[in-house]
Amino acid sequence: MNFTQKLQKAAAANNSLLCVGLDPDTSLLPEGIRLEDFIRSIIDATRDLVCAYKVNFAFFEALGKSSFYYLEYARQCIPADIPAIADAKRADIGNTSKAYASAVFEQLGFDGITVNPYMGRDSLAPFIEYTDRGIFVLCRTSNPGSADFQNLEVTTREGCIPLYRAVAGKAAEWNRHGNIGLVMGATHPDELGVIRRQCPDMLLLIPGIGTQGGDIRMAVENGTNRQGEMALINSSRQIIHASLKADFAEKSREAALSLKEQINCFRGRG
Ligand code: OMP
Repeated sequence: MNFTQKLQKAAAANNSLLCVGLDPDTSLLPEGIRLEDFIRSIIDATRDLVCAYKVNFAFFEALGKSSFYYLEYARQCIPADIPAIADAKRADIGNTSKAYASAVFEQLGFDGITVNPYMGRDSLAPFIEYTDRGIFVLCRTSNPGSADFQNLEVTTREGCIPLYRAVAGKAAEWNRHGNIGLVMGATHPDELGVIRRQCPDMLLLIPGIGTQGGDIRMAVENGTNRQGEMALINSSRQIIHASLKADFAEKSREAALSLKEQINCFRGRG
């Protein structure tokens, strides 16, 4: 089963396009709760509400020498039938990318990864060669500074277009195995619609709702395909740190359920 098939199966089983982001901030853990228990409890509380989990490596790497242990632990807590995406934003010269891909896919066993397209095709090739994994290329990111480069006009065969559209065009061209998706921030709903029209059936990973201010309705309406699918709508802090107290797992479930239902309402599956 390839990444898209696994994702669609999980999305259908849980009737959900919600991707829960595991970005644990250890300063926000409830008193007396170990990180392992926090991660396991959040996953156990939300596993029937999501289409995927996205594990942000930064929060694990910040833990120092035990980071790999916690990454492995988080990966193992994610049920086998739910895609686990490594949010690592990797890519480098070929042999370095090969080592990154091996670490994420073989050592850690993730189903997908986020990658940065700035270094071009050969820097992404070692990831794309894992044809059963999902490769999410940063396209129009959610952060305020994303326009610095991503909106610059560049000259292509299609004429003068913003760089993020050129990235989407290249990603579509490289997508011979059907395993490439794009990261599109929910904070730019118009651009999201532009890319959905440019790439009608590509997978879009959409972060930026909630704390970053992206609108859920626009994310769903502009980000899903004609069938109301092929989008993963990510939320991290709003779910995993919904409560800083002992009821954190229960509150994370409530937040995830509410978000899943809002998303479904806007895709007509409420
Ligand atoms: P919350 O704002 O807490 O929901 O977290 C958003 C998550 O999505 C973080 O893990 C970010 O690193 C990630 N993200 C963005 O926020 N914006 C982007 O444009 C791309 C990503 C990403 O690649 O996941």
